[in-house]
Amino acid sequence: MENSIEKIKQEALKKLDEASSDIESIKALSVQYVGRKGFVTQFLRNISKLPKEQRPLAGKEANQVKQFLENAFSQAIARIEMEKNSLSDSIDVSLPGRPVRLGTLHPITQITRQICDIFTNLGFEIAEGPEVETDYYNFEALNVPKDHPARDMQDTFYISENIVLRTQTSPIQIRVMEKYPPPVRIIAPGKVYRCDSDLTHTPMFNQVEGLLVDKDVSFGDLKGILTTFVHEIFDEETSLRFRPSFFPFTEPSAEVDILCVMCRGKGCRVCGHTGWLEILGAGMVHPAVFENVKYDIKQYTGFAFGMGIERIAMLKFGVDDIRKYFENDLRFLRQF
Ligand code: 2U9
Repeated sequence: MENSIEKIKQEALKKLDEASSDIESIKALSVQYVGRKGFVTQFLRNISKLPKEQRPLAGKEANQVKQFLENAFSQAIARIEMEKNSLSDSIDVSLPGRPVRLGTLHPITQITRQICDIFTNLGFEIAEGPEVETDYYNFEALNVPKDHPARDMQDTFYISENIVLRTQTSPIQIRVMEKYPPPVRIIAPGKVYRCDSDLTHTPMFNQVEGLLVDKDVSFGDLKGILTTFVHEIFDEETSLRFRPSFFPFTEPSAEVDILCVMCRGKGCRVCGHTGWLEILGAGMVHPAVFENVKYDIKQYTGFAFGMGIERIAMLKFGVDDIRKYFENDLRFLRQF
């Protein structure tokens, strides 16, 4: 009797060994040996047929074997499941890592910051304002009359009769002058909106405008500041040319050209074979604008200028289609 329970145990262990990693076979063995009708259970039931004195020892040993086999089967199953899980979840530490690409600032942000840095080094402060503006701040205060073509529905995005998406950052300067007395020396960067779209125009683009108001400010001061700016953003060899122009908010007004950065004046496709590139508008602030913000025109004069940031960025980076800056194609953006 003693031998036979030991035999059952050894037989079960041998079969468990043979089942190797097959969970289903191990479960079947468990039923076969320690299940309700299994060999060990049968053995326990038959103990009552043994002579009385043998029953306690046989029962004890059979129960120990039952416990032992139950543990052996469940541990074998747990081990196989653990191995399976750790194989599928495991990290192969020998694989080379995937490179983490660092992001960069958008080229327009880079140029905006460069422009702002140049002017802050010249003593200008940065001012910001709303992109949704009233007709008053965007046009009226800037001496842009009601019948001016810039107000045309074709150029300006109207939210309602008196509310527009700003077409220039000049309303920022009006708001600053309304709030602070002269002297004023500010730079106004930001998004502006015009209903226009082609190779060189997008419905939203970025501008930087500047305003300096003080006693005895002259057109010569304007030329000096803009010359320094152009030499810094391009290089010292980039000469400037001021051409007379007209803007309602400046008088006199000028358009500023720089020597073509591509051909250096020889004439090429980029400069339309003129040797010059127009990059800035500027002038002395119109007295009507000062009167609107209640600045004393007898005491103060000032200059203002404006430029499109995308245009500067196109010339600096040699990009010929403005829309590339807004497509967010990483193959383009990663070059900056
Ligand atoms: C105030 C008074 C005057 C800002 C100016 C220009 C000339 C100009 C254009 C350049 C290219 C706009 O982006 S662009 O299309 N800007 O030509 N801007 S003077 O004059 C001001 C601004 C504010 C209170």
